[in-house]
Amino acid sequence: MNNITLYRHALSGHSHRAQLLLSLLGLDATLVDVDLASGEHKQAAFLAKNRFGQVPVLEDGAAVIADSNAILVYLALQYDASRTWLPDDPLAAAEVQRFLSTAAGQVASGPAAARLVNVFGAALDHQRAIAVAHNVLNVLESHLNGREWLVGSKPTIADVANYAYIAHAPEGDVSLDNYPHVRAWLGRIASLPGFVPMQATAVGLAA
Ligand SMILES: N[C@@H](CCC(=O)N[C@@H](CS)C(=O)NCC(=O)O)C(=O)O
Repeated sequence: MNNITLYRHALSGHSHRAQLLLSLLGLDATLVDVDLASGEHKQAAFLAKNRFGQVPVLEDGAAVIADSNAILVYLALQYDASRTWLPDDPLAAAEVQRFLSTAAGQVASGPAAARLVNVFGAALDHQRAIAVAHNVLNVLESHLNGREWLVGSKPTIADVANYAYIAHAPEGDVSLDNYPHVRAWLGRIASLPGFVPMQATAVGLAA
């Protein structure tokens, strides 16, 4: 019996990717909402779990794992004996890491940042975030032309890491209309057994 707790926020794409992999792996977890609006994530109790004061954080028994992509790596290595979600093969593992970096880099500063402006009123340069978003979407559109998944022939944590902020890009005024291969890829992820969506927001047109 697992004893897994995910500290998260319902509108956080970083949190959603952890929740999504838990669900895809069929793992039971207790979801604990962290009240970002009141600053709960900057209080001592939460900082003891993650010094950076950010969601998500995963607890699995005595193990405490902060950072969404770190959580994906942990869950894949700990619970996916088939090594499908994080392949052993050095080249495939490197490709997965490349797209985890994309999620933490261009996707975070592009579609995620643009959505932060609309959904949370973040004081970020919205036009710059929209431009970064279309740049990474163009790259992904050509990468996904002729491919079903970001890496190899099966879904991996690379797909999980990039899903939420791209699916919800329209909430940041980033249209997906010009990216049919990206939209088809989002649809494939949403069709996986165990898929759970992230909550859409009032400004959203999310897929
Ligand atoms: N690198 C971190 C980023 C997490 C992150 O940006 N979390 C946001 C919510 S989506 C957060 O907690 N923001 C509050 C803050 O930074 O003060 C991860 O991948 O988990």
